[in-house]
Amino acid sequence: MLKYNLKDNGVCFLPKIFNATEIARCIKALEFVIGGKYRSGHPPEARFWNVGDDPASIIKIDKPHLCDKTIWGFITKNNFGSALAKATNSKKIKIWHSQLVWKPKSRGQSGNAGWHRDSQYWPFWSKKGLFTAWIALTKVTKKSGPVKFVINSHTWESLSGLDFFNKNLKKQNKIIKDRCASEKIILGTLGKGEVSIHSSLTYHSSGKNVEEKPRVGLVVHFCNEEAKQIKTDKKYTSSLKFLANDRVSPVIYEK
Ligand SMILES: O=C(O)CCC(=O)C(=O)O
Repeated sequence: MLKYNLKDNGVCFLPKIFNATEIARCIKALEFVIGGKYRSGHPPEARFWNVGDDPASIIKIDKPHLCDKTIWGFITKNNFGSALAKATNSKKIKIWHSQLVWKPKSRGQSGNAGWHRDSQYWPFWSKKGLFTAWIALTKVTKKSGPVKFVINSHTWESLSGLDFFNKNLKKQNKIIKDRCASEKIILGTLGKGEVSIHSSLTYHSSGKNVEEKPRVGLVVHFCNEEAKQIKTDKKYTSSLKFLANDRVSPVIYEK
């Protein structure tokens, strides 16, 4: 896995950064958030799953780090910031968004996340300087629905018909496979506490979890000093309005 590098391949894998104690604390805090208990007094930015919803569905919650100091402390850990800076060759690392993607054992297509590149949802950001770190809070095996990446796809033009929220992977797999050889698709299998990083332009997806235990990823979207905001439609202004607020958008590395 260490053979991939972010600049050339659009994805890379870091050795273990978080230890078992830190992970156990973070999972406990995330369980409070899932249950609707916000120990900081602040709700998440958005929830795509609520208590009482289908237990086989993906639990996606946006900006869980607002809800609990333990989660905020976890993603702002010093050696995480310096590892991201090293891998992206950056002078400054700022987190601007986070997501919990908790994938229980799947039923049918319930665990599918469609192919997409993150930048397709972020017209308010430049293409340069935007990355995503995917932190494995559980061991991620090929059976637990790991993230799949298309290596080198950060250099592609955009493809249409692909969307994170579209669970029909069969149709979307065809679009991807018409564009590249199957050996270009790699699995983000990770040990607990390990991290992958992908460019905002790298195509990725994930399929069903057939293991009994949930597959848990804490997804950290970050930018470096090369990122530029782009003037867009008013409907997007809420996405970046907290950029100067350290509680929402902490700088976790600065040279
Ligand atoms: O966790 C997943 O399965 C998908 C995550 C994702 O789309 C991302 O990290 O950008």
